[in-house]
Amino acid sequence: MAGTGFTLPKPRPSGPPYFSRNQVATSLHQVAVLLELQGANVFRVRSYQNASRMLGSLTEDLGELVATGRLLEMKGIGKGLGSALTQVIAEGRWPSDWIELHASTPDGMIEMLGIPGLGPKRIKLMHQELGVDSVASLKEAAESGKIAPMKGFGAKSQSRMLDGIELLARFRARRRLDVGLMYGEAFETRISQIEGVEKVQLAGSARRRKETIGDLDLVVAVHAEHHEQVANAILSLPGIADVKGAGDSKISLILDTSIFEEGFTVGHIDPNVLDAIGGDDYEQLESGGTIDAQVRLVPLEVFPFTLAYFTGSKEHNIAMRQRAIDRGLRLNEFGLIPEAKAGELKGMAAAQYSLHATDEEEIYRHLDLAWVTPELREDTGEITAAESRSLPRLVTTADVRGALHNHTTLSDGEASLEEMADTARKMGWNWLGIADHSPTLKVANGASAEDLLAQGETIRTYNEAWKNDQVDFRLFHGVESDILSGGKLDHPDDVLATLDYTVASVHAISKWRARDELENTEELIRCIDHPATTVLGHPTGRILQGRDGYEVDLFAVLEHMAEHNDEGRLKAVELNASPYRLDLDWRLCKHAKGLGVPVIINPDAHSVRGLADISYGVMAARKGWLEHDDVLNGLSAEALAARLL
Ligand code: DGT
Ligand code: CA
Ligand code: CA
Ligand code: ZN
Repeated sequence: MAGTGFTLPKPRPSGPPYFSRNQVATSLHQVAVLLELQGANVFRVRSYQNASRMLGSLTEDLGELVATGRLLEMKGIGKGLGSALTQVIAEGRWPSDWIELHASTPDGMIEMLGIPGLGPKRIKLMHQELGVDSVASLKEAAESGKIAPMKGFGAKSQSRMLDGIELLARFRARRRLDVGLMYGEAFETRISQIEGVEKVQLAGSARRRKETIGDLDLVVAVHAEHHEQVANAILSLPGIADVKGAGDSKISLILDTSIFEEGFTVGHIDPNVLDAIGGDDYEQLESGGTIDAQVRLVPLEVFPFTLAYFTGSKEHNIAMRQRAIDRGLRLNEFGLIPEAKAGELKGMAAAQYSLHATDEEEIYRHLDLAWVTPELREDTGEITAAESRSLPRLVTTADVRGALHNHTTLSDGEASLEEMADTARKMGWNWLGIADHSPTLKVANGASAEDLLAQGETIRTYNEAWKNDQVDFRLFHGVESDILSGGKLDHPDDVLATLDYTVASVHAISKWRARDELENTEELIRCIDHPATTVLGHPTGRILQGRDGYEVDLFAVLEHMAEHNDEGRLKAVELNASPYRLDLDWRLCKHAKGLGVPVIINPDAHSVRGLADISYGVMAARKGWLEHDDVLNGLSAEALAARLL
């Protein structure tokens, strides 16, 4: 079935072996699941599962295994299954009963397998007893209370199913940037290794560094004579769960986690955030997840035009096309074509008259524009800036000398103060801010005032030692204080006064979400007015693909912060760099910049690996037009210390 990854792959053109070990193992596993869905005998199910596991762990060449007859001698592969597999591998034909099994199982039942915590056995039972054969009909049955009375189910499992359905729907819609990039870059690498590929590049929203990705778009340059061979090679790459369509120049497919040579690892996430988006169920979805991809194959001379077109955004393209029209040119994925020459011709036929461009920069130059970096292609002023040569010089990861919001084992971090400092130094940073949770946040092991003061002593000792040793590194001591009722901070003023800074963050999300925008905005403003508040942490509390933030008028909050800054009091807004958050949203960065509110990109690291999330924050900051001087991360330790006084 298309879209679920449940399908018998097409044999590759050159065999035997006609299928990879992975493909055969996956197909065996799927047959086992289908048999279970149809209520087959457990021994039969198990024999397929065992065979799948065994083949999956083999390192030998499949073709040889069949040719030498060793496959038939393997323990656990019976005579029937052995000869079926021989036919598959040596002749490229799937057994007719497997094909029949795929064809006779309702698509909806396979779709239901995607619901976290729901396996084939229970799907089969619900199908038999209630006629449930799709996610939609399962939802209906659960909502009308028909699942709970079934033997072995109960009210709890019924409500868990509803949660799972909700989670699946949310998960299916789009994927986070970090996940999209992981798949996109792995796919790009695999395609680049195919013979005959002249160029390959990830385009679309992933190239524009959008916070979530709908599908991946890749553009491949290939000489006409290698076109077919390259297309076939792409179709037989590992990690392709399904092919949705393979036309002449466009291939649509579904990728799964077997594309990753090193396996798939879920991002660095702190347990509270993970719980907020579905906990273990979410991790399970993520590690078994898929993503759609579209690949375009074009000749090398067309490549820059196709790349620019499929990088988008649609809005940017429309503005570019209009600019071309104003110059008597037609801009599309095939070229930049003078109307006078192309006349009635369309597509590639018209493209033979295209102006020449070896790269994107030349396309922009033909339209009297400076090249626009992909992050900015959202039609929010970049074309005007490109015309007047006033595009921003965007911040880079190399500009980052430190960050202020990071955790240690004093609260819910995994690494000690020493390990965090050590890693920051190895990353080439000159300073690191430590801001552990405050006491009210019990779930995150918020530190007491006493422990916080002791941490301050330790930090001072280290700073002195580094200074004496002339090491260009220092720690700043802060706290991540919960914002309590009335916008109050979570420590007495005399404790806060010992710190270099305070990151004030909302954590009682459900309470804040239950209130209206006006109340939340006022409460945040009250907290910002507290003399100790330096940084507003993850300003909306959103978790991408997880939960919306609370209602708040961030324009008003930023304007209020601007007033403080105008009067010389530092009030910075965090761009939380965790790919689960990216909060401040990039759309608001430009606004903060315009108001003169400094942005601080913070990894909110809960482990040494978490520090690396800074790169996603930099991507979002770039997308939000921020330059070196707009972020506190670019300051030297001395300059920052002066700002924090
Ligand atoms: P996504 O996949 O929803 O995260 O976002 P994109 O931007 O990757 O969108 P997608 O995959 O639908 O299309 C890739 C690019 O192709 C898009 O950014 C711009 C271009 N494109 C697609 N459809 C149109 C269209 O109707 N008009 C124009 N001008 N460009 C389009
Ligand atoms: Ca896309
Ligand atoms: Ca697309
Ligand atoms: Zn934090």
